[in-house]
Amino acid sequence: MSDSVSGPDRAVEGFRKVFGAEPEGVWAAPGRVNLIGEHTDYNDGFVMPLALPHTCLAAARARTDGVLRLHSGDAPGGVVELRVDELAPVADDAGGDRGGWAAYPAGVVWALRDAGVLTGAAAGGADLHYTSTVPTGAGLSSSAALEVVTASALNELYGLGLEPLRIAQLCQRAENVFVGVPCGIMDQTASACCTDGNALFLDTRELSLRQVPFDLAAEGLRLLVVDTQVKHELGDGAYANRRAACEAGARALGVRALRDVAYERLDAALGTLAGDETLVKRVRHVVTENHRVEEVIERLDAGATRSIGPILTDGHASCRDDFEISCAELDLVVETANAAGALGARMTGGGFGGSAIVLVEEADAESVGKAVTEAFAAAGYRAPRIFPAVPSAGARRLG
Ligand code: GAF
Repeated sequence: MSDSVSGPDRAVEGFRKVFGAEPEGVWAAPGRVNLIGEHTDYNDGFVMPLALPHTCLAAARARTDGVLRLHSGDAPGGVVELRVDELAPVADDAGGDRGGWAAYPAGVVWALRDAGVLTGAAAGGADLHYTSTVPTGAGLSSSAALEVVTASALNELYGLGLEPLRIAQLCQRAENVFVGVPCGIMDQTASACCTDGNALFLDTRELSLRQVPFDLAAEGLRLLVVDTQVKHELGDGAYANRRAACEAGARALGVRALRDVAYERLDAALGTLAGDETLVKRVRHVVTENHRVEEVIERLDAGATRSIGPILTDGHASCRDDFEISCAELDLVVETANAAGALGARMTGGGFGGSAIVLVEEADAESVGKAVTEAFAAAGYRAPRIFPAVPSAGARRLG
């Protein structure tokens, strides 16, 4: 994995080598961490991600013959060539591979055409070469970055005039329908809409956004990302299972979505579900997690950043015990970091592996990171990758 400074040049060079021509431009879309609000997005709830400096780059050029040629500098295999007018989602029961990594960008072209945004037999044809610094399988939204960078490139190549939020919606639809992963809208929105220096407060029902200043360096704080190197996959059924449980919970409670269960009425709601212990736990996670997002927002607005630490740790306990999406490695990060003096820590993203975040005083960042690395070695786990989460810009054109 190489740094993002030389990234645009590398993307252009890669494009020239693969396609033997000059690209019309280079676009970037970032990965993200989620500060708080896990598995709330498909419950119409609240989330608070921030974009990472790690990006997926696309060097791209439009074509006039309706052919889509996709190439990744990071994935094995050569150019994937498709006809835009033949793109169609694979039926749910068809089984098998939906096209590997190329299904994500192909799905975006399909979604743009299906929504009538790209019209005409050949519209959407393009050559695209990708190179990414977003770790894959680490719960840091490498897939969303790939989708959003594709949509951003096509948006300009075809003069579509799409706003970032609309790009996020179309990319989510690509992932839901074409790739077949029932994700919410957080990751695509983070990648499309985040801004430098801010966390993004998103109400996923209203689709209202607020940029919340999150200048940790100015406060002498640091947010560490700890990639456990335990690969996580959203498409393996456990994510869909959690989503189905939430929908069952909402039906049982007679609400449109779990967002509509007020925190103050949680006990009564859980009483209604008594007897189904799994549903009780899933509902309790979502309702308390939405409340935690609101608490974090209040504290950030009040300038009390340090005080969000225990809320992050509570969020982890809820993900671990009620939503049951953590794993031993993520739990070890949280326990070790807190014992070593962190202000708070939690898993981030879909779970079942992937990454955790740790809020620390800048002065403690090194010793806390070292404690986590040593604990992993002592447990016989693969060494974690640790780096700071610097709130960065969303999707943009680089050249
Ligand atoms: C994954 C999904 F893609 C998001 O939509 C969200 O549900 C997240 O898991 C959990 O908060 O990243």
